[in-house]
Amino acid sequence: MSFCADQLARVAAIWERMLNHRFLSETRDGTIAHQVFANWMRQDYLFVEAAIPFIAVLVPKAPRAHRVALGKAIPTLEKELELFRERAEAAGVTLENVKPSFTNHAYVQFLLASAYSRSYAEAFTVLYVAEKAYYDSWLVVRAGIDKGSIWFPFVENWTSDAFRGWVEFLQAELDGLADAVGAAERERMGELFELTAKYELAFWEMAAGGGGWPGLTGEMS
Ligand code: MP5
Repeated sequence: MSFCADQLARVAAIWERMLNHRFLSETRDGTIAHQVFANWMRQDYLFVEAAIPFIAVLVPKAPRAHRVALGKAIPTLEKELELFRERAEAAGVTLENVKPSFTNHAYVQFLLASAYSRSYAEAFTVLYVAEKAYYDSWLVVRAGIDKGSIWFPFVENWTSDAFRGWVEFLQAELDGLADAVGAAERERMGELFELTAKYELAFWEMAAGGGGWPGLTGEMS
């Protein structure tokens, strides 16, 4: 079995919880509260901003054959930020002065720490799982959302043919990287695979639940 298929089977229970998350089903069914979706938008805007340096740190570690694809991901993410700003304007959501939620802060630190301190194959694992999680999650939403929904452009963004192609590229390359490393590194890749899946589930939970900091309420968060 390939590394990705093997790991996806291993984390299947987490993945299933992620895909069954109420944030996704309520967005699909059009019952999500405006401020709940807005909360996700504000937090994910910060996440995508942080994903740009994450990718940039991977570039000098990358094999020659990955440089162009990773390099191209940076303007793609800048365009994604434009989509957030455009939708925020259309929906009356402010993206200014947003502080990261506890979960978002932790996830972003995890992303950057992986890029800076882990091997390329390990950090690439985190990239693949984050992208695959979004592809699969937004496919759930796509299966029922009204195409006239103000949130539909986000669905299109992460379920497009281009995004599917990117995820397939990452999957094939990750399988190749996993074949080339030793058992100890492959083990570490598996740990990061599972942690990233857990962060992805936690991100929907945070978005649906408001996402304060432990012990703090309202303004202090
Ligand atoms: C992605 C995202 C997808 N935007 N947010 C989270 C929490 N996980 C994954 O990444 P990208 O960089 O927007 O394609």
